[in-house]
Amino acid sequence: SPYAKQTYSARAGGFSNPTGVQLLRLMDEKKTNLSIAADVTSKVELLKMADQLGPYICVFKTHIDILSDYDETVPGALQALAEKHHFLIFEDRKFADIGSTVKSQYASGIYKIASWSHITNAHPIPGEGIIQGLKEVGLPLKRGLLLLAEMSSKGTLAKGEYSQETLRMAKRNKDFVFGFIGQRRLAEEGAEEDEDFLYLTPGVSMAQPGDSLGQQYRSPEQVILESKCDVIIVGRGIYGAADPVAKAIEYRAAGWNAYLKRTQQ
Ligand code: 5IU
Repeated sequence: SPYAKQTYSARAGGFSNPTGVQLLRLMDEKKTNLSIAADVTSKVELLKMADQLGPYICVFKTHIDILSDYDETVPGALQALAEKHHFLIFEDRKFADIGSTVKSQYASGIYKIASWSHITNAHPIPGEGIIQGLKEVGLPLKRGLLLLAEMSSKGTLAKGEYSQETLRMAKRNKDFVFGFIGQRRLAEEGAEEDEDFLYLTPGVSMAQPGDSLGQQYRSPEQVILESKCDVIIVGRGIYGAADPVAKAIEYRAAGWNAYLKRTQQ
């Protein structure tokens, strides 16, 4: 793909979703393709992580429903830190229901995800209605959606033709869908021209091969250089370390150097 050799900001012109454009630009401005997976269960820890690691990341990925002490001050506090440190918030909600239901899940309930999270994601398993439903809520708010094209976990069913069909669904919804959660840049078999999307990739560690529950890790170089993905998502490799800030700086450098190598090749 020609896009893998271009800079993030040079690619922004090919995106119609405003969140996708914003993300590409801020990555080059901040010189980071690192996202932190902030899987902690207390709001104090969550906000501390966003404040301490904010300067080094492009995306702060949350699982808001694992907080044991969630209250309605959390979204506002996260948004303030996103502005302070210039990162985007990504609630990793993994919607998976029919369009009508996900609309309510995205807009309503306790969390009101659409009101504060720049990015969210969805499984393509229900078919295109899931994108339509989320779009009706998210597009007026200038939000962006990622589709789950592949997963990092052992035995995932998201592969092959499933991933190919996910790519085709994204191509039909470029106003809202600006990329994928995936393990490699996808190319549509038989398609004449390649279209650009952002690829955000979890399952990244420089220390571990995996965990005891099926997680499989690869290095920043494998993800960015070999698989031509764009953002490394790191959780326990950073927040599980004795010095998370020092680790974030290491991962940021590894991800960024791989990107520089890729674009200068
Ligand atoms: N996550 C994955 N793999 C996937 C998808 C999401 O690990 O394929 I889609 C999430 C789960 C967790 C984070 O929030 O990314 C990875 O955390 P660790 O770096 O701690 O394994």
